[in-house]
Amino acid sequence: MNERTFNLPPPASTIASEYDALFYFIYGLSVFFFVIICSGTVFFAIKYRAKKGDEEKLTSGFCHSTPLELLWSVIPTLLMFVIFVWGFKLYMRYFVIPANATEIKVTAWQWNWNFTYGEGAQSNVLVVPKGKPVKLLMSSNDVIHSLFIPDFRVKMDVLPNRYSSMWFQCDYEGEYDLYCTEYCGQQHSTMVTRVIVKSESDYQKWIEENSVTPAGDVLYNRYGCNTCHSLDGSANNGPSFKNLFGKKKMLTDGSTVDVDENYLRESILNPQAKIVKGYEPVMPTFQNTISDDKLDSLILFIKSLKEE
Ligand code: HEC
Ligand SMILES: [Cu+2]
Repeated sequence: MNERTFNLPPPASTIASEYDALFYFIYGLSVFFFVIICSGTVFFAIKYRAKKGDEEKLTSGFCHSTPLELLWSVIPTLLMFVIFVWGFKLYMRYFVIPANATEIKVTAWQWNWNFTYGEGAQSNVLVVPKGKPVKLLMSSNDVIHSLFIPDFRVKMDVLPNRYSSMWFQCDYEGEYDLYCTEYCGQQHSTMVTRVIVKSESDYQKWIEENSVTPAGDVLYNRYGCNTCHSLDGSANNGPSFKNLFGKKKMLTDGSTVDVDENYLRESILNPQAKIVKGYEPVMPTFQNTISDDKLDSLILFIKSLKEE
């Protein structure tokens, strides 16, 4: 719960303080003119009020002052122009999404949020990396909703049957409120969740942990195993995966090895440990690129290529 204040919550995105500067400029301007106009009105109403016996001396015919009218036309016009240019620049910055932004798909429905990340991870809190632009690609399954993150000063309608998008970048790890700000039915007020900003490495770890593991054949192509290993028994840069599991393999040092799960695991994580006879030690290590669950998936795939 934020402490109660008349001000906006502390700015937490890269655009928020720019937005605040413009907001407080307009706010200050409004207060300034409100005070001048109201106090002027009261002051003159009292000063020039009709007293007893004043009925005779009604106002002179004085009704026009060119310098005064120019003054109250030109000054507001200039101020409007400042607000327009300033606002337009900020609007463009908010509207043009950086090309390198991490894209997250947002789905809204009565009365919940779902966030889908690359690699198939999903969540109902929005998890984003710190210090990187994030693009939200949004759509709704039913009525119009609107996604609002007050601390980031970003807000955009979420519509059925089409995509809307917006972006932000947050440079501080932490948790922030996110809620629907378009009245969307009875339980609209429960469409509340959190944005969790994690460091780049924690974010990657979180994505890994929450990803649905793709099938081994998908990984075989994604990690480029297909460029060196065939599935049909033909030799390539590397040995074929066909009927590999359960074989005995000759190694360059003259020893032999049984191809079991542990050998497969070692071959992928530490390819230089055992070099298959007749091949060059050119396979790159996948030590830091392939997580355990993906390794399981790949090994399962290689096992499935064994013909009974
Ligand atoms: C740049 C080519 C290249 C890529 C890419 C590559 N490998 Fe290899 N791989 C080889 C070579 C060459 C060998 C044989 C020499 C050795 O044992 O290191 C080999 C050996 C293996 C072995 C042992 C095979 C046997 O017959 O004993 C396995 C298992 C293996 N690779 C799995 C993979 C997987 C899984 C991937 C993808 C994640 C992959 N490799 C990507 C070149 C590659
Ligand atoms: Cu809603």
